[in-house]
Amino acid sequence: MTSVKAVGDDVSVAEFAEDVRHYLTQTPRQLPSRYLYDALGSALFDAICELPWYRITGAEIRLLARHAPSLWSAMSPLDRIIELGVGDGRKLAALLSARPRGLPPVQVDLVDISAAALETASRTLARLGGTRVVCHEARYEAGLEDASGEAARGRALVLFLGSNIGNFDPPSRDALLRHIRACLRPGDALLLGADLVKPERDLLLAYDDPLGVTGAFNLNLLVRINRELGADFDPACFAHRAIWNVRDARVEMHLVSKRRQMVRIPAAGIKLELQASETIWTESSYKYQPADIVRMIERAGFEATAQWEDGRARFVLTLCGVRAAAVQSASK
Ligand code: AVJ
Repeated sequence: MTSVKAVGDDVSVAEFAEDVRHYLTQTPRQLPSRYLYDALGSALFDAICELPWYRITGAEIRLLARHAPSLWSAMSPLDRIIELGVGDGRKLAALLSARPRGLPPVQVDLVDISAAALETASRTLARLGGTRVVCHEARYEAGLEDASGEAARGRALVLFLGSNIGNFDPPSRDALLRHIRACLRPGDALLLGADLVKPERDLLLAYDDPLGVTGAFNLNLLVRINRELGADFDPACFAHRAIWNVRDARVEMHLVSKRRQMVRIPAAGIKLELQASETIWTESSYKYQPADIVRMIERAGFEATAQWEDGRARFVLTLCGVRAAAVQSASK
């Protein structure tokens, strides 16, 4: 059984137009990466997950399958799984199919800004049967509040997988982790999937693949702006570029203007003059050291109860328990 709730109007055209106006007129020009996931963008992202050079998804599914028994026993009795950014739903399906028999059903809450992703994921999960699925078409914060706010929800596990956290710069990342913590109670947990720093060559192949799928994923953002905001971007006049920013430990995706050009975006009320080789920064994917991950979750009020690493792909899953609130000092 699946129900879909749109939370707020986070994905409205008006907000998209306002974000496009705001971010494209900044220096450097940029666009929020969450807008990459329209129907085609979500399908292209699913294709990226199949690429031999993009190893996050495969590594994470292997880790989930291998450690599912420990996870289920650590979380037992679990009533609720809330996943932030579900993609095609395969990771959750891997976890649910490894659930020990004889346990009462869990409710699953899917939070995603992409209606297309929610549809694919709920279809994947429906095939498993026995799970009540609720979809929240929303950004992480609003969707999580909606999912965790319900009364008598029992013990909850939040899944934040695929290194989705890597799209946030350190201040927003810390704020998001603290927000997740604030929505949870002692006994609940967060399972965080994060990609580790690895050789530059591997990172660039993962984000600039020889088949051009990641390039299409990136360029599709311009096609979306054309369709939804009436713009006249010519995607052929832009090139996909991925760079490893070693100082900030992040892979950046950019769209590089191949020549000097003018672009009109009527619904955003702007006209841009782009110089040759000027770029639009569309995504950051931060990479971590295992110790960074422990530090950042502890700062947010979690404690690492287990950490499982895939040494080949250099990817790590961290099970983050919710610490009971500090005992108030009796004196004073
Ligand atoms: C889904 C955001 C985790 O940053 O690795 C894949 C998106 N971008 N290839 C990532 C993405 C380019 C992906 N996340």
